[in-house]
Amino acid sequence: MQDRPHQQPHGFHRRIPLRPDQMTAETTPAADVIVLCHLGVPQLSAPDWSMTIDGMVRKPFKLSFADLERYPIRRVESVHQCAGIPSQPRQATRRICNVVWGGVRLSDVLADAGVEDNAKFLWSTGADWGAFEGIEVQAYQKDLPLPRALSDDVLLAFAMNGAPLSAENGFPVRLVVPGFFGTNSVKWLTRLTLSDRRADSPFVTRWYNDPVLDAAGKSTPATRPVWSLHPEAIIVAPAPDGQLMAGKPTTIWGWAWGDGAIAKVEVRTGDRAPWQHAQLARRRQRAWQRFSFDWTPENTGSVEIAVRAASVDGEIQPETEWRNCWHRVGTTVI
Ligand SMILES: Nc1nc2c(c(=O)[nH]1)N[C@H]1C(S)=C(S)[C@@H](COP(=O)(O)O)O[C@H]1N2
Ligand SMILES: [Mo]
Repeated sequence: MQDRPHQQPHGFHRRIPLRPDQMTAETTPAADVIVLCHLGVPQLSAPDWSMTIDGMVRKPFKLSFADLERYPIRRVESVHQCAGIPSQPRQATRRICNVVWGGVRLSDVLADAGVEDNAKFLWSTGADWGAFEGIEVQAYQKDLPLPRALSDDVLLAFAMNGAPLSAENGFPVRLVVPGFFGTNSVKWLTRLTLSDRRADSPFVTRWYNDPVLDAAGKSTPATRPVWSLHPEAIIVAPAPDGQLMAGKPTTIWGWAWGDGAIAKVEVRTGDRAPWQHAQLARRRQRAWQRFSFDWTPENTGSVEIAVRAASVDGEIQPETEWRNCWHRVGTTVI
């Protein structure tokens, strides 16, 4: 059944994400979760579903949905972010949400296949098929460095926020790679292949490779796969283009995340104001972290509030021109 399943819709499909000021819920309701399907939405059934594990393994096998459910069930709360249009890494699209995934550990299933010592990458293939940017493909396919694939929080997921996945989000089973951009979390899984080389799908070789930048921020010919999330912070409140009252305390707050945990979020209340530390909640699993900063505006007029985050490994957000550039919100103090 995995060859050319019926797709509804057939072709590119996505859901318009929430605006940052709408991202008030810590756990994003399933109906508001981002959706990005390059080729279409395969309509699959759980009883008919199976997935093949092959390549550099000692015991290749096929797994049914019932087989999958026999492994210990794990829940991982994680930020889920789309990198945006692959050719536009300089565009900040803020397609982001935070959900609780349910499923089984990929490493538990791979242990039963017996991964060979010289395997270096895990290729994952989905049931979706068709054309993207005029190129016809048999299936959506991505790859991961094996150490990452084997990390404890990588799931073969069948649930989101306690309910079965929707068709759009990968029913019945998808990969979830917390800390990596959404593009790596392949939906509607049909095959996992262990290999000693990168996969050759255009979603690996052509799309989802960022230019490496030089010291001046210019693109160089070198590229890097779109894998780890960059540190990023978004302002939920205040909403853009609103009004604040001079002399009245307000709380600037939002979410921050990255592949590594966020160590610090700074807030600036105006171009010439100093950067100040926001309060920052500890990270739970791989969830986004809430930051807040209490502020009493003094002067009337328009103000641009900006935030920037730094991760525990010292990576910081660029000011402009990258998908995780500083988030800014304009407001008027009256
Ligand atoms: N099989 C398959 N998996 C896929 C995709 C796809 O088009 N086909 N899109 C990827 C991209 S770019 C993103 S951002 C996430 C989105 O997952 P969601 O639609 O469940 O939010 O799925 C990824 N996995
Ligand atoms: Mo994406």
